[in-house]
Amino acid sequence: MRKIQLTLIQIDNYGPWTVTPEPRREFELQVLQAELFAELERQFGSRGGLVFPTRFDNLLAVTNGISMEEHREIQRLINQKFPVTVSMSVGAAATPYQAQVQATLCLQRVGSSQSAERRSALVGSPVCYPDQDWVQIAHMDINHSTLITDSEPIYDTHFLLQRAHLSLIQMFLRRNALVFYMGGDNIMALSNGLEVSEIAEVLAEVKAEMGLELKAGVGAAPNAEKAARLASEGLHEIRKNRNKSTIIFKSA
Ligand SMILES: Nc1nc2c(ncn2[C@@H]2O[C@H](COP(=O)(O)OP(=O)(O)OP(=O)(O)O)[C@@H](O)[C@H]2O)c(=O)[nH]1
Ligand SMILES: [Mg+2]
Repeated sequence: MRKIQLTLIQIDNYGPWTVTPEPRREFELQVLQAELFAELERQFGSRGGLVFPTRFDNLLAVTNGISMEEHREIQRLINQKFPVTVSMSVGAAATPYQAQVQATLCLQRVGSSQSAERRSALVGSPVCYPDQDWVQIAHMDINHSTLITDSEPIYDTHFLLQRAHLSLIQMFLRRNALVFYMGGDNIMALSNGLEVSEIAEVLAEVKAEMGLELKAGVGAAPNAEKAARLASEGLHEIRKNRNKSTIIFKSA
């Protein structure tokens, strides 16, 4: 079976740490979270993965092709560099929703997110033979968002983008796919198992509900980096041939 591999990265005992010995300044927590995300993205990204910041104290990464040993290496590096430690849990399944369920259950079994005893856990199971690594990413983008950015107050644009994000989260979740906001007017869906026609249905629903037109490059490959690259190429082609299609699918 073709499976996506997701890693849950969770800061160990972060809640208590933020108030010990006294509440830390919020700007320092924000710097820590941003730097932790940046380092994780650098480490997993350079190995063909892709990290989504999610809630910053819990991050989700697509890690097909990255072994448990490599996870351990990244974990050691993070734990040396930062004043907090992280635990990691790997899950693999046919759908992204199910993969993060596996990863979450494995981590929850070895201790609480607010346990002083659970530190630097590394648990879960990566994709293994005879299963195959497979990642499908839909990179979606709003058409002509610059018109809104250049005419509306920034907070109104932000609200519109977040409403689109939330609508997409809900619609894709019904199809076991996971949606992440990438910045600007860009949203990615981990969409293993979804047909192009199902993604087209979602885009049509957003258009009907919010009046927003989206396009999507969909890439499928053995790891996140290759899938994301194919998805970006698809988006680029849609832009070049305006009005021909709203979705282009490319498979490795
Ligand atoms: N994360 C991310 N952000 C991007 C990317 N491309 C563009 N952006 C951001 O998204 C904003 C909107 O860019 P575009 O989508 O090119 O602008 P647009 O007016 O919507 O144009 P069309 O999508 O071509 O209709 C840009 O200002 C960037 O901030 C990308 O590949 N990834
Ligand atoms: Mg756009």
